[in-house]
Amino acid sequence: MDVKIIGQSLPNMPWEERPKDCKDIVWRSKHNPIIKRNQAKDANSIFNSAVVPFKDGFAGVFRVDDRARRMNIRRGFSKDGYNWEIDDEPIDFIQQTRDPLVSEYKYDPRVTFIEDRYYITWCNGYHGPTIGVGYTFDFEKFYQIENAFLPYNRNGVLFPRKINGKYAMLSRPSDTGHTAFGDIFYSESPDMIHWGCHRHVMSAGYTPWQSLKIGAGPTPIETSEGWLLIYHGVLLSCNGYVYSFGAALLDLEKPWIVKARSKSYLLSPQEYYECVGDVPNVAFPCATLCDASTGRLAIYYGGADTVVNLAFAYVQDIIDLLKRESQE
Ligand code: BMA
Repeated sequence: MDVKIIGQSLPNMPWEERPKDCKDIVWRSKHNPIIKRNQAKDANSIFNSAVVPFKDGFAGVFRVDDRARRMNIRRGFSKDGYNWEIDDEPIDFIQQTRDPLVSEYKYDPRVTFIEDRYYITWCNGYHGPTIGVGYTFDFEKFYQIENAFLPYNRNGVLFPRKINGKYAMLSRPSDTGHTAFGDIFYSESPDMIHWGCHRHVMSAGYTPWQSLKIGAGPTPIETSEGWLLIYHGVLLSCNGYVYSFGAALLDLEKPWIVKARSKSYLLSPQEYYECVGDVPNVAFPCATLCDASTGRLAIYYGGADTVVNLAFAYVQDIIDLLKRESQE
């Protein structure tokens, strides 16, 4: 392996070898969907969810839309990364905001361990969608702090360490609806409350699968070649939006500089559980688990706004592809 991954060894992460007849860089779990739509109490659907290593297993924050179709996030635990116990109720955040902060809804969580705690970012309903922020030390008590941005914004994704002494976040300014545009921006903060020095990272376009809008997916992975960012891209077909995902390499110290970017998607909705559900044709990644010693990567992605799926890859293969495509 020439790419060095800066991160922990995770020998117990979920892993399935690439099937012999498969030449794809990213391949799907044989057990998909690993989380079914009604696997938690009163759930209409469970999708676009985030997991992290925790104690001798894994913990996660799950998007569970209930049978009233209210969007909220719940906690879950797993020993093996496949079988999840998800709470009956949404996370009850202890507010650490200046005064009580209304949260009309919560969806599409990401979880990022930084220094001493697990930060959670999500799309928070506050007079329209914006980026909500909270944290937990132990997955028992959860604290909510101020929203990172003004409405409207989605896909707020933290970097796993401070960069140049500041917390760093990618986000995607949007509108109140099903936004028909969207580029990825970078922002930094001294205290996780006040965000500024906003920089443009990359725009929709480039190649057709990502022509309408793009948004950061899982927490970026630090490697010797740069930050590996997996991101979703949307194409507008005569049948509506199609969500696929690809990857980019961002400069380590100036992550708004894109060193390489997917021309081809890594995974697009093709299997039944990605094409059929509450919103057809959606593959939406929100988390990865990565073993720094082997370069194995497990990608958790929502399917058709209904279920949670797993796919696998080697970090090295993704970076090789990015480099190859940037020379074409
Ligand atoms: C986006 C978000 C995602 C969802 C996608 C497709 O705007 O709502 O949660 O997966 O649309 O419906």
